Amino acid sequence: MYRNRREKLLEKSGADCVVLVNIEGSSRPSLIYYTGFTGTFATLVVSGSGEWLITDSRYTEQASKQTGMSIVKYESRKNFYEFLRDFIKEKGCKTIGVEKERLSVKVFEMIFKGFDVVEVDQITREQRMVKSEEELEKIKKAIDIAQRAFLEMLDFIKAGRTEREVAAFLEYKMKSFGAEGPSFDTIIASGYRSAMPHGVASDKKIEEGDLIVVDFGCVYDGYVSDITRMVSVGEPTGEMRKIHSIVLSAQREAMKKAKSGMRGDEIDGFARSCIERAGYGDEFGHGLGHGIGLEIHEAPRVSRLSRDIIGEGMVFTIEPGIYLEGKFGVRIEDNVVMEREGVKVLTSLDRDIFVVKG
Ligand SMILES: [Mn+2]
Repeated sequence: MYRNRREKLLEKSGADCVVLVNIEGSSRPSLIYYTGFTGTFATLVVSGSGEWLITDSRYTEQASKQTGMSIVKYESRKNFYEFLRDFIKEKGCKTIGVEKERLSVKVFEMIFKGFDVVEVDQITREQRMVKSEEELEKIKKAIDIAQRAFLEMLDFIKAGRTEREVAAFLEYKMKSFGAEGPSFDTIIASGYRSAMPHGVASDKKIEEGDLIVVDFGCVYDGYVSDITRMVSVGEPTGEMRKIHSIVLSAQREAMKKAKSGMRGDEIDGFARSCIERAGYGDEFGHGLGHGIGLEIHEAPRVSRLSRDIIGEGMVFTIEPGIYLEGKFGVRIEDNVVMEREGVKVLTSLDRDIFVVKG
């Protein structure tokens, strides 16, 4: 499987070799995708004449076990940049494929200056976008764990607790159910803070009457989930209910109309036009969704600007929202996979507002 992925990458790049550099995690998602190696320091060199995974003594054993590839051990007698430059030259590489958006200017100049470089970012993005059965299973597991943790968290939400305490409880539950960790900083945005789309949990205390955006997810065997639900402490107001039902119908519209072969901006438009018709177009400032997989935001994009064609096997979020500054905000986010007949929703949590007692 990994070898196949690497062969395809090299072939599509049109270069003599492809070099993916993971220094302190920079190209880590691609290293996992093309080799199975999960550590933070490794470089993959794929050429027509051979394949090597370069790492140091911290990881040689792990790398060999995880990948079965031939491992080259870098010893720090020589500067790593020089070592890698010499290695690539020695292997006869002239044109080199790299993931440009993963490299710092410094690393790029130190290693690749003088070589004929081609960009492979679009190739890796497109390869990773379509999920295999195995990848899909991992995402489902990440969803399952997050959903169970969310349900256990509901009882923990009380007026007087801080957002951060609630986030910590949710993350603790996800880990105890088998997650490697949260897939991003958990968002617990209560009351007026719920109008901030990315209001990461703060030391604000939750109050009676607060509507809370809970945006959460976890990592399971490298793959992520990303879900948003609304919780109300005490009965929500009529206005909260009204906004929630607009967001919900926008989400349903997108789920119903999205079909394989459509562009990201078309699918975004289904939900957006719903919200616009209700008079809240300006209050929905972000895109409708994004791909998930080894990363929390990856291809395809589902936004006003996206020209990505959404095809079978792609897994992404559908997350419309309306944010009323100074008052409250509502977002509902689910994870779906595109199939031949349309999208299949992978998340199963109820989408109504969860009402808890203060
Ligand atoms: Mn999301």
